[in-house]
Amino acid sequence: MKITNAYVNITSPGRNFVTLKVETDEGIYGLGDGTLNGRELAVASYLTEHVIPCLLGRDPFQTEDIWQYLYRGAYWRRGPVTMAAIAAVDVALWDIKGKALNTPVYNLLGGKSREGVMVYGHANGKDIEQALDDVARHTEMGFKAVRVQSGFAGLASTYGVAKGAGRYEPAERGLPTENEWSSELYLRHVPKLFRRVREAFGEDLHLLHDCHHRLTPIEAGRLGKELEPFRLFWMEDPTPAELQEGFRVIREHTTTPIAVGEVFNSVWDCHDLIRNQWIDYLRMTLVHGGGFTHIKKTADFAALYHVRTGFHGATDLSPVTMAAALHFDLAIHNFGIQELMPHSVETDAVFPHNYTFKDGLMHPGDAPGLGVDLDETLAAKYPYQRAYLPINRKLDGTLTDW
Ligand code: KDG
Ligand code: MG
Repeated sequence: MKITNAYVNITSPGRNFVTLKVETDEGIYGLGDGTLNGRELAVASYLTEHVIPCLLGRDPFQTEDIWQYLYRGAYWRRGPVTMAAIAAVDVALWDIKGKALNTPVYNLLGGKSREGVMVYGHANGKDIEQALDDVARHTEMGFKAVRVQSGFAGLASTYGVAKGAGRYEPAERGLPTENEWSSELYLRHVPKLFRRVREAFGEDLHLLHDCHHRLTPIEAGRLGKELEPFRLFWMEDPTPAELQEGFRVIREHTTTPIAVGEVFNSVWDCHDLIRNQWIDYLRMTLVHGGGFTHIKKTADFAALYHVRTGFHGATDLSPVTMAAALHFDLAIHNFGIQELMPHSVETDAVFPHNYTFKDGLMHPGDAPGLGVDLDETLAAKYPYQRAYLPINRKLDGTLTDW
């Protein structure tokens, strides 16, 4: 089998998505997601100008060799743009392999290790009462695990909380908006939120919380300690992770499990975090972590240190990544949990898919390959629109992490 053609599709059914379609001489094609929120066109150009010409004529079964060719052969390694582009190719090739062999991709990754994939949903509200209502809504839908975020007095708005009545969507069209932030107010608020959630929902519901890179290590250690009575499933991205040793400080102060890595793109971003056992869950997922070929190696390395996966699954990752992640989650031994932030109706229509949700678990379906497609006619109705995540300033105006 030979790769005969490949091209990039960019569509914006509510959010921007970059999809690579790889075609072969046997009429089988594969899809890969290359979406990098706020930097979408950089990946599209990287693929079109620098990657696709190198793919033509290659055997799509040679995923390892093609991965190494794109990684080592570029001379410039790692980084979100490069790794998202490599991921788009890698995932598309695994889709082709599955279709050619007439089997779902999970069978190529070890086969089923479980009957379904536990997912967590996002409950949020402007204040604690609204957040409690949203947790109740999620339990009624069958979720066994819920991330809980709420607004608090002193800030007009915060990440993780819908602005109006609709769904929470962090990226906004146009240039970046500005949010304000106070760690002091936040640290006072979060233990109160989780006390109420535990009191209202009892012991069985898994509770998660995202600090979204905003605390210093010692602040995170304090928050983790204060949250221990409420037995969180995890506390996510407590501090920015460029300084991996920062997590030693957190670990020394709390037994609250730590998840990190939705912005990572290589095993080298988490090598120290894993081998020192400073974290419990790794969030780097397929699209930003180089596809199946690199994520499998990273997850196997993490397994040696009791670190489980907890893949990023926000709406800026397309249904192609969601499908790919579910195949991976179903197959590997050290799966922990999968994030689910449902896509809009428009996005689901552009990417028809076989994955399903029932009783808090998802399943990728048993169609050959990934079981996800791209309706290019519909996609063309939603042209790219510039969109960014907000930026964040402390109350005195200092720019800080969002
Ligand atoms: O693009 C940014 C979002 O993916 C991010 O804000 C979502 O932190 C997030 C999460 O945990 O889903
Ligand atoms: Mg997060």
